[in-house]
Amino acid sequence: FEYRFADELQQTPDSIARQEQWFRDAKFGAFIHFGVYSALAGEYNGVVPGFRYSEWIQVSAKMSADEYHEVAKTFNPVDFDADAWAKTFKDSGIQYVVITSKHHDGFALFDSMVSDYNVVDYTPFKRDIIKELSEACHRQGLKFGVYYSHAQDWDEPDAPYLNTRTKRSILHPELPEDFEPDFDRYIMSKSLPQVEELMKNYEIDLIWFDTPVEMTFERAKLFSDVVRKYRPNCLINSRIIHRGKGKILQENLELFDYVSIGDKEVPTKKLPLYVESPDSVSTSFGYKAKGNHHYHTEVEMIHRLVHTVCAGGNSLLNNGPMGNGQLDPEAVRLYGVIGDWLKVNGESIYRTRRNPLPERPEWGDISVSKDGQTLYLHVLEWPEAGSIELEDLPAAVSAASFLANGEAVKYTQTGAQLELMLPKAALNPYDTVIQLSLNTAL
Ligand code: H79
Repeated sequence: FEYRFADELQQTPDSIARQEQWFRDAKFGAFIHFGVYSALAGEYNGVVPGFRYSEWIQVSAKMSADEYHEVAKTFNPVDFDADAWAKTFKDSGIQYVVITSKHHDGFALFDSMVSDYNVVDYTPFKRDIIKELSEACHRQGLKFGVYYSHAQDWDEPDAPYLNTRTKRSILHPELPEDFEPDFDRYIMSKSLPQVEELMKNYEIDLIWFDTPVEMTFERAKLFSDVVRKYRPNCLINSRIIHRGKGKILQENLELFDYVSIGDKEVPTKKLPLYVESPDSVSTSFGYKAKGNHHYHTEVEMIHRLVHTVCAGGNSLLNNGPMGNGQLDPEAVRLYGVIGDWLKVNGESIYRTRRNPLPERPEWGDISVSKDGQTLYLHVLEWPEAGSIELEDLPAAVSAASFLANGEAVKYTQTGAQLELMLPKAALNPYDTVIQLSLNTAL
């Protein structure tokens, strides 16, 4: 699946201004999928369903809402420590955090007056996870956002489903056969008032809507209006509204600020609108201890981040904390590897803009400083031949050096053609960055 854009699309000046406050410079965020499913870790009653995503276990294990409630009643992440989470993210070079305040299962991680199916009222834990994490993130200087599934809700018979594998008759066997779902009744009684609660009661910098089944313009506008009313600077992602035929439409751009590309999609070409890729350290979003599941390697993680930034976007890299409230150790390790690389090479990521050249080179990718004066060459595949080339460089190079140690790189430039002579071995196993100072801004 690849996102399609009409070339002539133009984001509104308001959206661009909101993004430029911090979002377009941030590049690297942490996505967190945490909820009742985290405790199941991909397994229910000894059965490990085949779905990749552990947060889908209620559907994949064919649990009724009542059965899932019994698990929710035992949700007790006693080791949850918001400050420890925020510090781990901060130390890994992350700039913002987005956590599931309510996933498709309908269970809220905040103290809601709208529905008592939430962590404070329904579980022995009784603590407001959204409040604690928002405060801890802001103390660390991180921006804070919430994921909210505003259309799907497996706890609510009126909410629509993404696909035919989700069956109302399994989730709600008590319903009469002629039950007629009323999506607007669900929106007005739960999802819209819960979004209003989040906006009123918490310091929220970004809201991440997902799977906008049956989300028409009129319905989506209710959500964007309530966000704008309480928090005019809060960013909104594109999944607030159903795209329609897979394309983003100009008339929908007033409802959201930036484009969420496909789940775990890494862009292969540069993109005309500012985007964010919802990536994950593994094949799942929620924590998974069993079943078909694997983590990315260190090199994959860094290459995915680099390609996303060079295409013109942010990477929102997910981790799934465990049911006890601790972060997943393998996720923490991978974040740490990225963070260590960023400590040396962050200048080639943060505050940069997408590759200004017409092509992506076969040896890696390219980002550029905001002022267009410095190109960052990300050498992802170290050349056997001892040199790399740029074919279409419409500016004269005045200096070339390795970002990691400042050492000069030898080069020859003939018109738009640049050749750089490289040592036998890469300076970095994932991405060696060369910075080029240009005489004209690109
Ligand atoms: O929150 C994460 C996913 O749970 C959510 N978006 C990201 C950020 C998402 N919701 N729906 N989808 C993604 C599309 C879903 C697909 C699948 Fe399936 C769920 C694939 C396997 C399980 C649908 C249901 C297709 C097969 C069964």
